[in-house]
Amino acid sequence: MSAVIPVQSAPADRPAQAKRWTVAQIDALFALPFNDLLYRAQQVHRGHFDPNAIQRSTLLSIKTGGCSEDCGYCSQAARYNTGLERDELLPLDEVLAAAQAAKDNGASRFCMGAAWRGPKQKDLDQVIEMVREVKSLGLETCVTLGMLREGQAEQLKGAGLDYYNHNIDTAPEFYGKVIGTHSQDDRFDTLDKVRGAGINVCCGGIIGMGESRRMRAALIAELANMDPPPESVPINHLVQVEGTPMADSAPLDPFEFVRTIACARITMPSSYVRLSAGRQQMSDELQALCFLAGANSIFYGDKLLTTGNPEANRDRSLLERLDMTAV
Ligand code: SAM
Ligand code: DTB
Ligand code: SF4
Repeated sequence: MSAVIPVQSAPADRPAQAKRWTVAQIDALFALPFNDLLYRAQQVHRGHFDPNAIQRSTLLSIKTGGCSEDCGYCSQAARYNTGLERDELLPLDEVLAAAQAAKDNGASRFCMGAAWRGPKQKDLDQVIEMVREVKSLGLETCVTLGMLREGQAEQLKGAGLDYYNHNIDTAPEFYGKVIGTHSQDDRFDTLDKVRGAGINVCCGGIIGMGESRRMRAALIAELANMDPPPESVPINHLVQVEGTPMADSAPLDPFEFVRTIACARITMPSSYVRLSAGRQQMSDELQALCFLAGANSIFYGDKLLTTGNPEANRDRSLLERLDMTAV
């Protein structure tokens, strides 16, 4: 006999666009028996996506290290001794060579990341050129450049940018414990600018920084209650980087990570949920569970920004073993 799952969906009295999820509702999803939660996530997933299809984005760090911000997890913050070598903004030809290689490997989107609090105009001019040229290779484009000033999102849109990545990272009540040099409201402000310019939003967070389950639910609620929710939702597992304040965070039960993916899937049915940082530290079986929970996108390529990612060959073989196809 199938179990009755006593968890409320988003309130039915609101139009689909304005569904609101409370933290308590998402907390109740987290608290479901694991199999019930995954079953529910699979049902939602199958209602909105091909359950065997996966989107692949390749990352490139176009400007590495030396960042003024103090994000407690980040290898690129200048103030932490992480042993990372700094690099200036890469020249256009290097970026294009990496983008072409990503395309040849099968990625559909190319995401360029810069370790800035936000871009200066002279830097943005160069990034705009990169966006134009990468797009002309036939790839979707994404950039993550930090906080944007008035007018900058419109300039990126003018260059044909498809996605802007800007994560809210964790629950509002935990944000100040992780980052002190800017606020989560600053992040929401940039997200509004991106949305206002008509660019697709890529926004997610990091799990495993010592937050509570309630805080994970609060992060998912913030994302799901954006109107509309982000088109792309990267769920990163903290990569513990030596020298950062988060290097010694207590390990998270991997099933709790899978639950977080399932909650993202259920509350953001039409969004691509990306199994993001931390895959190199995961077994194939754990990744398969994340796909079962509704993750339908990955970062693809041997490197994230500064840390490792499974080799493309290993990913191709994993997808093949799971009968999953790329979109
Ligand atoms: N500086 C820009 C910014 O902060 O938006 C762009 C680059 S920043 C590295 C992009 C995102 O990578 C962060 O918001 C965070 O979610 C993720 N990230 C950074 N370091 C990470 C780590 N050690 N583990 C997991 N995710 C990480
Ligand atoms: C996102 O949510 N994760 C990516 C991308 N957006 C820019 C970055 C992950 C970074 C992991 C640590 C590193 O490689 O430096
Ligand atoms: Fe800088 Fe972004 Fe790293 Fe924060 S996450 S220190 S803003 S590069």
